[in-house]
Amino acid sequence: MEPLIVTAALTGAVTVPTQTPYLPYTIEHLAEDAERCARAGAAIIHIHARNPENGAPSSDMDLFGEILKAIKARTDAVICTTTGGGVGMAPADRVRVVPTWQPELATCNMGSMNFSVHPIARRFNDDDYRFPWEARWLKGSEDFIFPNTFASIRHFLEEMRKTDTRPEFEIYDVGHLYNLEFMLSEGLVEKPIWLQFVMGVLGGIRATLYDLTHLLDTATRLFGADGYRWSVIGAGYPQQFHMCTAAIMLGGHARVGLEDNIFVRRGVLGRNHELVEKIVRIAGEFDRPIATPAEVRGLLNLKGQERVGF
Ligand code: KMH
Ligand code: ZN
Repeated sequence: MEPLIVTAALTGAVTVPTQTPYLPYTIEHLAEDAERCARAGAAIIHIHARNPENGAPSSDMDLFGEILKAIKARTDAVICTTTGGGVGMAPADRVRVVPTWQPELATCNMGSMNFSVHPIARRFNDDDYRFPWEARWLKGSEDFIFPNTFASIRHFLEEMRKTDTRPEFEIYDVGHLYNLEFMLSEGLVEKPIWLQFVMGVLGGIRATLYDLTHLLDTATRLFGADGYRWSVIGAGYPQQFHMCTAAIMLGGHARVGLEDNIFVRRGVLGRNHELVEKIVRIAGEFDRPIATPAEVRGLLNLKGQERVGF
C-alpha cells in the first residue's frame, strides 16, 4: 500500500469558536497548528481564512495570503486551499484564492447540496456564544444550499488549470462521482484523480462503512482502480476516526482536524495536532507508513512549493 497521506483540516468554515477553545482563527494560531500538525505527520494542511478578530469565516484575499505565507514559513507541507469558502459566499469570491495565490492544491466541490449544521445550535443558549455571528451562522445553515453548478465547477477547474493547481474533488454523495465523470468527459479533468470523500455532513452521504464501500465501488467502476486516489473525511466524532481507520485498512488516505470534528475521544475536546497524532498512532498499529510532503507531491503530481504565489 502507498504511505498514508494525512491531511489536517485546521479550521474550516463550519466549526464555531464557542464549540471549542482550540479552534484556530488568528494567523499565529493557524501557523502554529499547521507546524504542530506537520510535525505530527500531516503532509497536507487544508486551510480556510477566518477573521482574526472574531473567528468569522472570511473571503478576504489579503487575509488569506497572510495565513498562507505564515504557514509556508513554518512547514514544507502541501497547502490545500478551500474554494468552498463558507455559508453565503459567492462562487466568484470562493475561487479567487486560486488565481490570487496559485496554491499547489485546492478543493473543487462536485455538486450543490443542503449543507446544514443547525442542530449544533441546540447545544447552546443564545447568550452562551462568544461572538454574535455564531448563532446566526449555525441556525441560518438550516436554509442554506451549497451552490456548485456545472458552470461554477467548470469555471473553478479552468482557473486551476491556468495556475497548475491540482483539484481535490470533494465528494459528498455518490451523484457527485457521476458529476465528476461528466467533467472528465468534457476534458476538464486529468487523471490521476484525487478524491476527498466528505462523509457525515447533514445534507450529504452518511459516514458509514456501507456508504464508503459504495463510493469506492462506484469510483472504481467510473475511473478504474488505478484512475484515482481517495482520502476520506468523517464529520464528527467518532465518524472521523472510523472512516480514517477504514481508509488505513483499505489503502486510502485520511483527513482529520477541527474543521470536521472537535473531539479526540468521546467527550474530550482535542487540538488539531492531537487528532493527527491519534490517526498516525492507529496507522502505526496497522504498519501503514506515513507519507512525507515530498512523497505527496510525487503521488499527486503537484507543482512544488516554489511555484505557489505566496
Ligand atoms: N468543510 C468540509 C465538510 C472545502 O473546503 O472546499 C468540506 C471541505 C470542502 O473542506
Ligand atoms: Zn474545507
